[in-house]
Amino acid sequence: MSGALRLPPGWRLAAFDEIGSTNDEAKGLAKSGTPEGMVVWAKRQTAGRGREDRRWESQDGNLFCSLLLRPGGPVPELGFAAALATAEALFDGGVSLKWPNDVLLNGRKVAGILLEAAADWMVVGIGVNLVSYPEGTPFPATSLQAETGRVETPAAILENLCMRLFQWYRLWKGEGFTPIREAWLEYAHPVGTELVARTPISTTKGRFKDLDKDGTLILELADGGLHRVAAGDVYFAS
Ligand code: BT5
Repeated sequence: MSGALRLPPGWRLAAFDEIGSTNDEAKGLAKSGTPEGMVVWAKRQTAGRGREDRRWESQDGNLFCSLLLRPGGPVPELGFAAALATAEALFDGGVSLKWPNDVLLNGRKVAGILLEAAADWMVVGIGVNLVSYPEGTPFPATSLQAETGRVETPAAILENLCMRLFQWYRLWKGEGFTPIREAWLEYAHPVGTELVARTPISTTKGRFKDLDKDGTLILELADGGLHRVAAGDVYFAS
């Protein structure tokens, strides 16, 4: 890949034409002591991963990147910052966020985020469907081009995304999760939206009530009780 990318101060780029998974590359760099701010970007992934080792379809022309941070431990809150930064980088009025870290365009998934972390590193992997998307996924997918007709290069979106994420990360260091949580709520499904939360052991239907101070999803059940979801998949009830 050619052409210099404008990155935030101190951030550096490792660019590949093809790679297994940008997250795996970033994890390797993390373990070998690379300082934070390393951005791994690939044109193509042959083994792109979602959460729970699911597959992430990684067609040419879409964006695949992973950012190495060292926030001092695993910080799931930064996944919300990454989703927000991705939403902002797309500059489109149809963008919204779905718990925990999905970015939707007109209600369909346009980007996903994979967080991996250990005691002294965190890798934030982001995949954005710019020009194509897979058919037949359990949660409907889409691309920026399919929804808006806009054709953006991965480089342009990556630049915007890094700028926005840098700013959220700096804010998080100063003020914690509060401003990220508030901004996330502005983009998220409105309070009262009927959601179905699935974990490996349960399926729970309820109305979106709030995002807790630690990023936990709070649902209000039909009987008025509250149900907290720390990890899982969320669908819109139909
Ligand atoms: C995610 O997982 O949404 C996280 C995806 C993270 C991908 C990036 S790409 C750069 C970096 N390197 C990696 O190896 N990964 C990260 P999850 O919520 O588990 O969603 C995965 C599910 O979404 C799959 O099981 C499919 O049903 C569906 N899916 C697969 N590919 C998709 C795509 N391109 N667009 C939308 N949905 C997709």
